[in-house]
Amino acid sequence: MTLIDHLHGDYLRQALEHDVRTGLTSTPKWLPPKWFYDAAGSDLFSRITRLDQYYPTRRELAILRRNAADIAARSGADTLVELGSGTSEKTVLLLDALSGSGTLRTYMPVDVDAVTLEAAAERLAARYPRLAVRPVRADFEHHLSLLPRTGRRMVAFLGGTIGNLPPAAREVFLKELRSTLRPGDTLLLGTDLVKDVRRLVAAYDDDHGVTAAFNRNVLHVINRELDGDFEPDAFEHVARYDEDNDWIEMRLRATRAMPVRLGGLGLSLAFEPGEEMRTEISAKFREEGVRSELAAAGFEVVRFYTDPAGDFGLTLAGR
Ligand code: AVJ
Repeated sequence: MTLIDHLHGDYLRQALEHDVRTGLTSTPKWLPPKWFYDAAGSDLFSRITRLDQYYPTRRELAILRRNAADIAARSGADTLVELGSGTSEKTVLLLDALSGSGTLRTYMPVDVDAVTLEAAAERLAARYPRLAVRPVRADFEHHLSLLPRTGRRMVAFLGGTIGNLPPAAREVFLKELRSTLRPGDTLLLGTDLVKDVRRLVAAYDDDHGVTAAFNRNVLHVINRELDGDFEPDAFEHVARYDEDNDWIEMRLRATRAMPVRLGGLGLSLAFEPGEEMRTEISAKFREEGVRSELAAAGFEVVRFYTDPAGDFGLTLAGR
């Protein structure tokens, strides 16, 4: 399958170098979550989605199972563009519903990891022989304007991944996304919702240590790509809920003083004992907040769907 690749050549390398240099020379140190997702990290994330304590995937699936036909009918889309598509597990529900309403022609999964993207694209092309599957390797934060604009599109951004962006970046992202849409196009946006803090923290600090391994994987990625000597096992996984900002914060905490050398960047740094580095925020929303952020970006909310427990939100919006 041919992959449209916007992360070719030096792009990925330069973005990684830039992000790692910026984050690790800041105080406090931080890293952006997109670098979790090499093949091993994508695999660990798939395992997370099957953990009892990680409820978002199951809740979003339940919402889709119940409402996919309604979403398909309201969107009338012939092209499904999925940002951060990963394994495309939930996508089948949307594709079934869209083909059921007779409109579907094209599926365009967009992801940073080529291995996961190609596997998902092959699987869906085999399952839907009449569907044109057009995988695009791209960074949804930077390449929205490069995505093909043909057809009546529904852009799905599922899983709550928009919560990886802090509020100011969300505003920029949503405005830019809207500017790439045409009349009749729609956005389907998944957002994890504010709930009991213990459940939120448990979802990001599971008993099997899968999330901890996922978190440490970013250090393996940096070691491999930037000739680093991080000792991932010398870092503890930390998950905290920040009630002022309504977001989960994942961190890696140095268990002792540690010098780190990144040969690929010509950079040496040091961690103090107990020093914490932020590796991800995962924002949690309220229905009013989702509606007002979408309205501020110029979208018109068509419907807000949730599960019976009110754990997760899925919003269909028009441009
Ligand atoms: C893929 C960004 C939606 O924030 O819940 C899961 C990533 N991090 N466990 C999330 C994640 C730790 C996930 N998203």
